[in-house]
Amino acid sequence: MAGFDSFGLFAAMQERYDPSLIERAAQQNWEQTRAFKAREDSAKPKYYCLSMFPYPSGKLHMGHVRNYTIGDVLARFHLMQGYSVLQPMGWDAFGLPAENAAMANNVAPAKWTYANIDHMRGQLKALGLAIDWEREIATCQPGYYKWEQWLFTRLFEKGLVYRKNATVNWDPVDETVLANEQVIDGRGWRSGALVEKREIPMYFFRITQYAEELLNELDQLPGWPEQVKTMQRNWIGKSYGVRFAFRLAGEPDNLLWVYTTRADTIMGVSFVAVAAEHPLAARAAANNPALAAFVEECKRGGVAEADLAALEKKGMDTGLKVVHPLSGEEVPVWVGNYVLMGYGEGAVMAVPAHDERDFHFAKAYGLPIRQVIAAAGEEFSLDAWQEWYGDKTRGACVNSGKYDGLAYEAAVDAIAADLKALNLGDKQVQFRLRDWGISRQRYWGCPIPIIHCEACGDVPVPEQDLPVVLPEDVTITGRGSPLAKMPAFYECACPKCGKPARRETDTMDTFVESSWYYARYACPDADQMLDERANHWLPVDQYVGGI
Ligand code: ANZ
Ligand code: ZN
Repeated sequence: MAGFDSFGLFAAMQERYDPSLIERAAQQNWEQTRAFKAREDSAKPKYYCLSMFPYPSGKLHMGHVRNYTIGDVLARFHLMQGYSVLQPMGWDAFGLPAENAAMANNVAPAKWTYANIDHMRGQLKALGLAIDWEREIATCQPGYYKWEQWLFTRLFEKGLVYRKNATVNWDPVDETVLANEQVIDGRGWRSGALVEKREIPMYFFRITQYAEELLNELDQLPGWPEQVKTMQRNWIGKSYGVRFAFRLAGEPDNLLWVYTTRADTIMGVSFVAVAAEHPLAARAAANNPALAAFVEECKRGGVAEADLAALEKKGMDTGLKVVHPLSGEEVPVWVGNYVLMGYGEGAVMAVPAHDERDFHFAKAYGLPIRQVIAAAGEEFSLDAWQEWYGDKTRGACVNSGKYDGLAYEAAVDAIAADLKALNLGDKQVQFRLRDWGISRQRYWGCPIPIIHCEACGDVPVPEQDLPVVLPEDVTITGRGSPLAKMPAFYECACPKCGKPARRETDTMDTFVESSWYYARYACPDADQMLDERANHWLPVDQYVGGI
């Protein structure tokens, strides 16, 4: 902190504290002496203080000031304690607001973003934070996102990135995909049009491959609050259940698979409910216009799970029947708007007596409700749902033939074994965690480095051709992505066979950039994704987030 004392003296000599004079002088001195330059000095203990990097929205707000002040106090404290300190700053610079601003103000997203960065950098500097500005990064710069594209191609080659169809919110007027938060009461936030669900090809990070490891490692995390670990565990959502099949009535080779965590209630099944997107729903709807209309209605509206959970439970009989694998009884197949296509098998065995959603559904549509679990001292009544009906830790099977008297675990074991003997199912572990869909049909983002060739399929862009640079001089109309209208961008040669091919025009979710910036700060000028300096600075010693 060279020069600090003379500034103290200088300040003491003034009658009044004049921040523009005193602080500017101090800040200039810090800049000239590179007082906050982070040095990889192995003789000192290191301290890496990472504050959540800001989105360059225009101006700093008090949330920024609060957050960065907390980080700054910690950084300066450790500097004074003799640590070698890294306190970097950068910009989470890609994202939708730049496109919206572009439409509103008729300015290209890049220009808007860089102007905001300049303004906000000036504000941050005026705050006098102990930041090493030589490590500044902006995620919209090719020097940053080149390495993100490089990592994407490596993951793609390893099979950890793959392409599959996924359902998105589609605005038919703006001809664009909407994020969940852009769907308001089932309508596009800008156009007001009724939003549809659409299936489009997207790229996914295979994060579910690490579900078990993520879950196990949570126990090893030192010093994390128990509530946070619980939240993480629930997000990963390991579930132990049974996957089994019903045969279609009259078509014994046609199987309808379901996933249940309550196989012990299997003798209480009174119908099966499938998602609107389930193939059986489509099959039944083909010659049933009322059902087809209902399926369409379910497909409208957002795809967010929270929205689906809040929906009024609605359904319709498909007219199809399936045979219960253990009782031989025929049960109807319904389409239910509360069944998610993306979880388990997209179909559930409905047990209205012991599942709350099924209970309300069965009451609404006059379907049978059969009690198959009894708990000591509790009365079962159809009048209202009671908590204990769904509590697997209480009671034992009743009205369930040979399984009567068995408690949860023993009943699940016996029933899973019987299903397995029939070759119709087995125990299964499911995770709630989904693979991460990272494709965005947006312009202002990191281009996905894939080339589509008719002969070779999806070909990753070779390393020597990276980065795939995002053109910055564009007009945003709000209709579709400008990249898909720029032949100069998408027309290319296949890196494998040389034939004419088409470059991917989707970009990556901005959370991909914010997943690794903390590491890039260690070596922002490296001519590779990361170098040895990452080993010096990582892990982050203190993260300050929550702007
Ligand atoms: C029958 C049953 C009876 C169920 C009962 C619960 C209580 P977790 O714990 O989250 O894994 N389910 C399965 N697939 C579904 C889907 N695609 N959409 C909506 N619901 C689905 O939840 C598993 C339970 O959620 C399963 O167990 C199934 O309902 C439902 F008394 O099966 B259960
Ligand atoms: Zn090719």
